[in-house]
Amino acid sequence: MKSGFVSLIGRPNVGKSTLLNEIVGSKVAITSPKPQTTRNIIQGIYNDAESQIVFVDTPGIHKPNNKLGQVLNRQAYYSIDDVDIILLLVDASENLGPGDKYIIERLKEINKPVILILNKIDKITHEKILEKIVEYKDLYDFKEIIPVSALKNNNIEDLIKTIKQYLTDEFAYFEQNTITNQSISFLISEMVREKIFLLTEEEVPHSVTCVTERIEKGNSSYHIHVAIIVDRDSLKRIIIGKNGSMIKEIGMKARVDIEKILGKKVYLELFVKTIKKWRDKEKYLMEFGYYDFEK
Ligand SMILES: Nc1nc2c(ncn2[C@@H]2O[C@H](COP(=O)(O)OP(=O)(O)OP(=O)(O)O)[C@@H](O)[C@H]2O)c(=O)[nH]1
Ligand SMILES: [Mg+2]
Repeated sequence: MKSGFVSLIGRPNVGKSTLLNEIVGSKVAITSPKPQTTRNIIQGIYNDAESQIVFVDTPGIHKPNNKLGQVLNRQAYYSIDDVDIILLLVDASENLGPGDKYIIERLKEINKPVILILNKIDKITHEKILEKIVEYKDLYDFKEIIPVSALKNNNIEDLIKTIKQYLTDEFAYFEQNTITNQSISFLISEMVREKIFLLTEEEVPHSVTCVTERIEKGNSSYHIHVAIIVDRDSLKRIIIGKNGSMIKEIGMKARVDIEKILGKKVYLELFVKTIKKWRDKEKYLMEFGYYDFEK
């Protein structure tokens, strides 16, 4: 048995969470076309007969322009300290920009094997992939450079095979069938948050927190209550939508994902709560065992 911890880092929106889900074979991290989707450190665990690899998904590293941004960066950097291998993801369909260079500079301060993943190769030609490899290889002493498409599950097996060569521990950290460190309650509220990311305008999803307040288990179904927390009534109106159309759609879409996780029929009840003072919000979150991400 070989095992180890691997951190997934990179700019927002490059596909870290999509890759994690592909590797684990289940949706453990939410994804969206908007940057700054992931807010906390999520472990997804890959298991096979000879190995266990704990992947640590992180919020995208970026130039922060607000408090939430600073916190997200801090979380991403913390994760680097505790892992054996670092996977730096970049979007190969975009030009190498200052954001990627900034992260590469930071990597020079630490002494750990770094594997570069060129993601989203489904969007570019073979020649372009080769060009990208040439462009990146002189910027840092990457142990490997691996082109993949997380979305199309292209070259992921190769990636796993490569990572295995760098694993050094010899015992399983988790039971064989464990795929994530997150609680069911948290996963459920994340599925709701993902739909808000998908369905609402640019700035809305970033100011929303979702909390699973109650899960009632019946014989053949679950009745689940999830609160959507906002800090202004104007946001509440957006989330509810005209005649409740928006919240209904969020609920319908989230329910499909939650039923997949629980394997049973789900009745999902969503409601929006406005909590204006951050102290009150903090108290509320603690009551339900949630961490206040903006602290
Ligand atoms: N075409 C293509 N799109 C991809 C690929 N991987 C991810 N995406 C898309 O890129 C967007 C961002 O994906 P995420 O997995 O949420 O990105 P992330 O790096 O976790 O983003 P943050 O959590 O905000 O840091 C989503 O719309 C994905 O569907 C890929 O290989 N090809
Ligand atoms: Mg993410």
